[in-house]
Amino acid sequence: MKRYTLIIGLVCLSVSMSLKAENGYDLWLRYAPISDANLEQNYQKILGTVVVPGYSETQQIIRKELKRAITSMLKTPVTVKTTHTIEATLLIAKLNELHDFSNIPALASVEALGNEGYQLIQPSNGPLLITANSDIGLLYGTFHLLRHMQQQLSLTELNLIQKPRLKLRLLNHWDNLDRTVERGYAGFSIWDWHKLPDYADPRYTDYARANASIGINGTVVTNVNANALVLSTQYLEKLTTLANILRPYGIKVYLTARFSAPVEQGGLKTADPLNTEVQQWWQYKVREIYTLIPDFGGFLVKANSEGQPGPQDYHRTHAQGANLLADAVAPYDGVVIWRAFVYSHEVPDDRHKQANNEFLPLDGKFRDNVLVQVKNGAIDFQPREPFHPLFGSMKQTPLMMEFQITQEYTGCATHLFYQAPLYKETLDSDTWCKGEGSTVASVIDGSLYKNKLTGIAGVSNIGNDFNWTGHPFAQANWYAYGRLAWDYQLSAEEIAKEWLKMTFTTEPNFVESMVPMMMDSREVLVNYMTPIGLHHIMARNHHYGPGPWVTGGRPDWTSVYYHRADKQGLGFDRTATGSNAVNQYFPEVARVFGQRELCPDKYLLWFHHVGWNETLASGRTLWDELCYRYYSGADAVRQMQNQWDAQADFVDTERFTHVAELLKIQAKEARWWRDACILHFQQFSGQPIPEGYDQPAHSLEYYMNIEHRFVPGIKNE
Ligand code: GCW
Repeated sequence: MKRYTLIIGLVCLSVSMSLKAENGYDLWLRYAPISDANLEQNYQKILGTVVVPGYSETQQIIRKELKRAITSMLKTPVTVKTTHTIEATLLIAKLNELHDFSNIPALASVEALGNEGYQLIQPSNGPLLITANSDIGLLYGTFHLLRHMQQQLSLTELNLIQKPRLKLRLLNHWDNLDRTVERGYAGFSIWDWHKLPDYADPRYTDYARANASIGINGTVVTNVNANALVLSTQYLEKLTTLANILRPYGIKVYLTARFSAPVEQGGLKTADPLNTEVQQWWQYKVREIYTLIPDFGGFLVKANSEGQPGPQDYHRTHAQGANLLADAVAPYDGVVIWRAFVYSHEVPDDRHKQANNEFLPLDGKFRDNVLVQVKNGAIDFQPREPFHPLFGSMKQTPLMMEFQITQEYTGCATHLFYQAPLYKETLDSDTWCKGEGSTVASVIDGSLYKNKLTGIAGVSNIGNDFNWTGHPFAQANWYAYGRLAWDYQLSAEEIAKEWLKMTFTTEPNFVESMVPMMMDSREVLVNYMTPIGLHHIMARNHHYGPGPWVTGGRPDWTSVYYHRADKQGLGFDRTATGSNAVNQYFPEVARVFGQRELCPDKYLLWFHHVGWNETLASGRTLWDELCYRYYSGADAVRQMQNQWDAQADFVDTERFTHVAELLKIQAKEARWWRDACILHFQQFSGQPIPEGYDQPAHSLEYYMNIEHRFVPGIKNE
C-alpha cells in the first residue's frame, strides 16, 4: 500500500514538475498553448490573417495583445495587419468602418452596442468580425475572443452582442500615499508615488490589461480615509502619468477627496460647503485636475464616518457636502460618489439603521452627477449579510454597489474564499421596492427608477506581491467582480469555470472538481466564522481571527454589541421588540426577516435573539446547530485540502505548493475560529459539545490571550 502511494506520488510529482513554473503574475492572461490539435488548427485558420486597421493607442494595444496571445497559444505565428485585405480571416474594426460588410443582416445597430459594447460575428463568407462603436469596445471584444480561446472553445458560428449592464465599473483602492494599503494583504500598494511621475512601473500596464480584460473602466487610486496631499500639484502630476497609461485601456482615474482639503491644501479657515471661498477653491482645484487629466472620473468621498471630516462638522448635510463637489466637477462631466457608510457611536440607535436614517431624508436633494455608494450590507462586509435596506428605498438617487474584494473579515488572504456567490446573493436579493422581482441588481442598474448614472465598486485586493493578490485563488475574486460588474446575470459557477480554465488548465477533471470546491468555499467559511446570521465577532482592530469576547471601548466596535449572547440565547433582536431595523425594509421583506418562523436560518441571529433550546429548520436546537455548523465548517476545510492535493498533476509545483500551504493555514484557522467561538458561547448556553465532536484543543482563556502583532492592513505600532 505504502509503495503504491509512493509511486502515485512520484508520478504526480513528475507531471507537475514538467509543467512550466509559474508565479501567478500573468493572472488569467497566461495564453497557454492550445493542447487540442484539431482546435489549434482551426484557430490557426481563423486567425491566419488578422486585420486591425487604425493607429489609435487602443488599436495598437489590440494588435500587441493579439500578437502576444497568438504567439503563445498557437504553433505558427500569424500576421497582424493594419490595412484590410481580401485574405483577412479576422477583422477588428469599428461599425462605421465596415463598409464592405454593411449588408450583413445580423450586424448590430449603433444603439445596440452603445459606447462600450461589441459584437462578434462570423458571416457566412468573409472574416470573423469584431466590431464596436468605439476603440474600447473593440478592445473588450478582443479580450472576449481571447477568453474564448483560452478556454479552448470553438470559434465557429460565433455570434454575440455584449454590452455592460452598469456604466461605472470601478475598483476602489484603499491605498495610502506611503504605499501601505488599508486592509490590504498582498504587500504594498502598486502605486509607487515616490518614483512617479517619471518612472512608470511596467506593472501599471499589466494592471490596465488585466482590468480591461474584464471590463473594469475606472479606478479610485487612493484610500477613502483620504490624504489631502494627493490634491497637491505635485501629486496631480504623478496621477497624470497613471491616467495616461490607463486611458487607452478604457480606465479613468478617480481620487478620494478629503473634505477638509480646502483647509489643509488651500490654507482656508473652513471647509464649509456653503462658504464661497471654499467653493472657489474646489473649482480652482478641479480646473487644475481637468487641465492635466481631461477625462478625470471624479471624486469618491467618505465623510463624517470613522473620524473623517465632512459637512456635518459645519452643521451641513451630506447632500450639501456632495453638491459642493458635484458643482465643481459638473462642467467637465465628472461625478461625485458619496459613501453611505456612515455611523456613529454617539448615536444611540442600532448601527444597522444609521445610514438609512441619515440618507433617506436626503433623497432627491443630490445633484444629478452624484451617486451614493452603499455597501452590500448594513454593517460591514461580513461573510454574510442581508442586503442593505437603502437599496430600493432611495428612489431619486442613483445608488452604487460597494463590495469588498479584499478579505478584511474573511481570512486576510490566507483563506480560499470565492466571493462570487456572496456578490450574487446580494445582487439577486429581492427588495420588493416595486413589487416582486425588484432585485438589488435592478436597483443599481437603473432599470427600476430610470437612473441615468449607474455603477458598482469593489474594494481592491491588489498589492505588489508577485501574484498581485496574495492568495492565488484571491485572483478569482478580482476576476469575478469584474465579470459581474459587466454582466451580473452571469452565474458564479460559469465565472469560476472561466477563471479556472484560464488560470490553471482546461483539463475537465481539474475544472470539474475545482468549481464545486470554489462554490462551496463561501458557505464553508460562513460556517466556521459566523454561522446562522452571526456577525462582527472578529478580533478587534486588525480583524484577524475570532474575538467573540471583544468588549469595552466604542460599543459598535465590540462583538458583544452584535451577538448579544446571554443565558437565554443568542442573536440581535432587530424586530419590533428590539431595534426594529427590519422596519427599514419593504413590508414583504420585513415580514420575512421579522418573523422568527419565516426568517431563513442564514439570517436568523442577525434579526432575532433565539433561545438556546429553540428548534431550527434542521430540527436541531440552536446550540446543537451552532456546534454542527462550526464543526462542519472546519471539517470541510480538511476536505478542501484533500481536493486540492488530488490536483497535483494539473498544476505547476510553485502554485500547487503555495495553495496547499495556505490551505494548511486555513484548516488551522478554521479550527481556531470553531474552538474559540464554541467555547465562548458555551459559557452562555451551559451545554456540552454534542457527542461525536472533538473537544477544543485549548481552554477559552488560551484563545482569548492569543495576540497578533503586525497584522497587515492597519497602522501597526
Ligand atoms: O470595513 C471598515 C474597515 C475600515 C474602512 C471602513 C470603510 C477604509 O475596517 O478600515 O476604512 O470600513 O469602509 O470606510
